[in-house]
Amino acid sequence: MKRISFLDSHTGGEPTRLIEEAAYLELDSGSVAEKLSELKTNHDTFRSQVLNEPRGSDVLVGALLVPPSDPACQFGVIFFNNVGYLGMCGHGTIGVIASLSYLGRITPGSYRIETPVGVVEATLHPSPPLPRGEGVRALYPNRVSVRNVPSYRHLKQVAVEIDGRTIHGDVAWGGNWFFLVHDHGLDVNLQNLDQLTNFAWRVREAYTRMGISGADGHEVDHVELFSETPGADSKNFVLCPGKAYDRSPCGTGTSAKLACLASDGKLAEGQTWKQQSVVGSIFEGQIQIQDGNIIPTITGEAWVMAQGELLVDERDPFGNGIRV
Ligand code: PYC
Repeated sequence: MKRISFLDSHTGGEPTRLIEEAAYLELDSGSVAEKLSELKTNHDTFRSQVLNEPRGSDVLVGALLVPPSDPACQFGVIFFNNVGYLGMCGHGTIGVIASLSYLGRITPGSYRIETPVGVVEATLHPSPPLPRGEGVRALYPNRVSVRNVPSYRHLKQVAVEIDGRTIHGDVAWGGNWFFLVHDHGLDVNLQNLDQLTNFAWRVREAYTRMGISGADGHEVDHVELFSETPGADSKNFVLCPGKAYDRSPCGTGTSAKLACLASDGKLAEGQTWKQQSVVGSIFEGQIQIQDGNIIPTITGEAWVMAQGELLVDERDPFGNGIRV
């Protein structure tokens, strides 16, 4: 029986399953990008066992802690989902840091994390003081800011034909590749999830057929639909590569959005942008310009929800995970 310890959290409704250790995978040498390649090539069953049904679900994102190769980093992390691997994950990084805080492994401060697409810096903020007379135990700090990798717009206003009409999208990098659409004409709300999912999926199929890609031919595997909202600067619906939608405002998607806003001169350094998700949760984002690069910082909160051991019985016909 294989045993895999896990800690589940959610960030604005989007779950992260943290695996602190999987020593048997022997991902000890090389950069985190090289470790991802080794995991993908030789141990992809691990991803499916941890994340797919019956132990997980399409919406879960996994975070495997690995030793960083960069001596300036305290942690290395590989993010994965129901169909593969992510470059970076904003909600996931907030979830990992809040989880490590819950476990008592870290205290408020800044931590450098090596991801497959570069180093990010996560700051765990101290908990606000408890109201006088309420409780004796300090709650674990769970508010986190993530200074992301440099983000940028690669293509502006690409025209795509859907259902006999033309919509437009920007292709932007925020640690993953996004296609960002405003003129979709749909209601971005929870009552409309099937329509949003089907539409976003068809948008992805359409621009893929057209040969639209990110830099160096990278697949643009996230679609982001925006609308106005009274509660924030913007509301989004983000369709992830495995057709699950992000319950959070998506940290890397918000970074891509901030990069587009900054490129259009619509967001100044230090100005706060409130991005709301389709379920109503909010990330706050800001940018800094460094050496001509746009560096987004995303702030949000994560909450731990479950802790335990996944058991993998060799005899189990669905033990390696299934997608239904
Ligand atoms: O928060 O960056 C994010 C993210 C990517 C996919 C799901 N969440």
